[in-house]
Amino acid sequence: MDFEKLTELIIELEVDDIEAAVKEALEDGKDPFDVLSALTKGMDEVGKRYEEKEYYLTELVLAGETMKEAFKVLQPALAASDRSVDKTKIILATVKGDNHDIGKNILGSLLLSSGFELHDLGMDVDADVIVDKVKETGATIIALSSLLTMTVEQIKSVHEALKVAGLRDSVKLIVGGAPLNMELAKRLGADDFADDAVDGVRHIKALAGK
Ligand code: B12
Repeated sequence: MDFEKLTELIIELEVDDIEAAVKEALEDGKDPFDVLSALTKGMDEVGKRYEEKEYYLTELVLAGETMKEAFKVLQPALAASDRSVDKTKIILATVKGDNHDIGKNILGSLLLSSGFELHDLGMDVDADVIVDKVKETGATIIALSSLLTMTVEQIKSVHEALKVAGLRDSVKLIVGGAPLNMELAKRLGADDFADDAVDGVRHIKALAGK
């Protein structure tokens, strides 16, 4: 299993074949971090095609699924290795009252493929749970998804809860989801906003100082 083939499987969104291909590469003795680079290269190309409107949301969702499959076998291999691509810890969640998680999961798989340490709390997550997770992990970035107009105010609750816990200055808060824009995000206490997951990763890398 060569690296070009792995890159190609991501670009071609081969969700059914990727897990076996990654497994084969690892069994061949390939370094998990080189496997990660090959997959990331594929995701970069998917992102580029999305930006150029050659790929649409369906492809982006499928690419996220494909990466998720790849990570089933790659994640344990990466964790077993003592090298880490990036020590920046990120907490990811969909806000309280909101049960949409497709966009969040795409962002999550892109963040994993960029090598971040990801703590995905799922959807419908209470502000206090997020604060507790920051305390537990020492995460420096929180990424929140909100798809419902009704729940965007929850971003403010997270911002306030972080302030009460004395943690607001030690974390960056980035948000995304259709009802949001940069102006509203800032008004709700967030530090940053991104329109889509590809741009989100770019913003998060900047927030992490790289
Ligand atoms: C699928 C879907 C559902 C599914 C969710 C399944 C799941 N596991 O996620 C189900 C059926 C459960 C559902 C339920 C409801 N839904 Co719904 N749903 C949708 C739908 C069709 C697609 C959302 C989606 O997944 N899009 C694809 C993903 C990839 O896009 P995305 O989430 O926007 O994410 C992208 C960006 O926003 C960004 N992003 C997202 N999060 C983040 C976070 C960060 C940090 C960053 C940087 C970027 C980022 O990156 C992503 C990829 O590029 C939308 C309509 C639409 N076309 O958007 C309605 C929609 C969101 N739903 C809506 C509604 C009203 C509901 C219900 C209230 C319906 C009802 N009456 O019961 C319930 C609410 C349940 C609840 N409590 O959450 C409305 C919301 C209106 C509003 N503005 O408030 C919408 C817009 C439909 C509509 N036009 O009315 N829904």
